[in-house]
Amino acid sequence: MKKNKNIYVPMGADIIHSGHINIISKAKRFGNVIIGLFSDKAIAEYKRLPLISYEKRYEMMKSIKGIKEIIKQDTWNYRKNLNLIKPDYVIHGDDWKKGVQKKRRSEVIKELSKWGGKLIEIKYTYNPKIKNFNKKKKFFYGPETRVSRLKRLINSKKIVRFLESHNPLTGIMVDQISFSAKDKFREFDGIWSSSLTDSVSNGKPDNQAFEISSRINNLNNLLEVTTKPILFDADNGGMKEHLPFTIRNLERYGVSAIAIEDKTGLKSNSLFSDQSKAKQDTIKNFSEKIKIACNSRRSTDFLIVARIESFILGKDLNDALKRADAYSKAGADLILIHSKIDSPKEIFSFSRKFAKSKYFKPLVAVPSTYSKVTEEELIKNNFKVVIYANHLLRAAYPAMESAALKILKNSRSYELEKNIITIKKILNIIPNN
Ligand code: SPV
Ligand code: MG
Repeated sequence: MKKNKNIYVPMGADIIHSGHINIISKAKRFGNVIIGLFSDKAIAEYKRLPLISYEKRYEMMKSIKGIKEIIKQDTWNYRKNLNLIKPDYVIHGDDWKKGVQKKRRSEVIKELSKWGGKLIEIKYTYNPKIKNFNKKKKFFYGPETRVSRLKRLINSKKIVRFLESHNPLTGIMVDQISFSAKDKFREFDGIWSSSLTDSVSNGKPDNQAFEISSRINNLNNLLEVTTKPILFDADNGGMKEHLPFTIRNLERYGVSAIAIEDKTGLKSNSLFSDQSKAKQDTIKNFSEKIKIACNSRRSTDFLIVARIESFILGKDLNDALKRADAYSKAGADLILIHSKIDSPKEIFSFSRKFAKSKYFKPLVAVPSTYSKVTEEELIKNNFKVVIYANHLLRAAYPAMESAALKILKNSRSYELEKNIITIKKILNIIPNN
């Protein structure tokens, strides 16, 4: 080992396997090994959050022999750490020549050239066992790990993205789908269990006729085949006396958060223009509900989202702000400010003011009617969570309707073959082991 050379070895090291050990032992031959251990935040910039938290990954890494130092790499960009260490070599697998990491690789080469450093790339050896393990590892963890994942995401990501799922199949889609282009990687971070789409897909109106306990029972099937955090839309949470049972059940199942709205009586969907039957709860009563919810949970990893319906019910900004402070004081972890106008004007005027409050909590938006808003704009306006609340169901229904009509029109199914997925493909969506 050449004692005076510094070797920077960046890694996420979620679950350590032979691939990591191989890179470290090769790096040792060149000099002092400095591990650049990616934080959750750095990893979340380009791929799924690791299973294991940074602190635990750090502990595991510490027990590996031959590492001189472990330094946190807190951004996906390497510049800061490279300039701090000015390593003689960076060692990385050559698999980053392609895909989302390509740009980072060029930046590293450019940065190293400033002090004559070099990039050493180790040939990526395809190991089917590791590949298979990586694919399956997300299924290994129990309810606690899943519950706490939402809090970790909120602490690591600029925006946490939820998509509605109304059955296990759509849950698998939310869990697995991702988009990557150049140096961009996007996926949904969690599943919104919507009262609207749960009710409608069960042939009921969104007025609690499909009651909360049945919806919770249905969650079991969704939880069985998915891994991402679930945010459960509990309408107004039901009776105060029943709320602790709801909270404990959800938490025990592995749900990460509950959203409760400040409405009373028979509810109707918030996006309906006629809200004449809906009443808003008093601040005192709803704050009491939040306190009960907070006191019923086993762990503060389970999050309580307080949903303010002032704009839905024709109240003004001051009412919404007063409620936000009170609900936050009562213990809510996040504030969902709902709106049904076609621009984000209302929610942005709210977030600008609430950001200055000493009771500020991360904000949640549901851009159903103001769908032109971009995630970038939401981030700039202090929103941390975005919920696409009903889109899979709304996309599926017209597709199914058109298929049904085509069969009627042609008295056979041949004409729709080109528009529908093959039986083989639909079966392959389902993981069978
Ligand atoms: C839901 O998805 O059930 C919601 C959001 O509560 S909204 O439909 O906009 O009220
Ligand atoms: Mg709802």
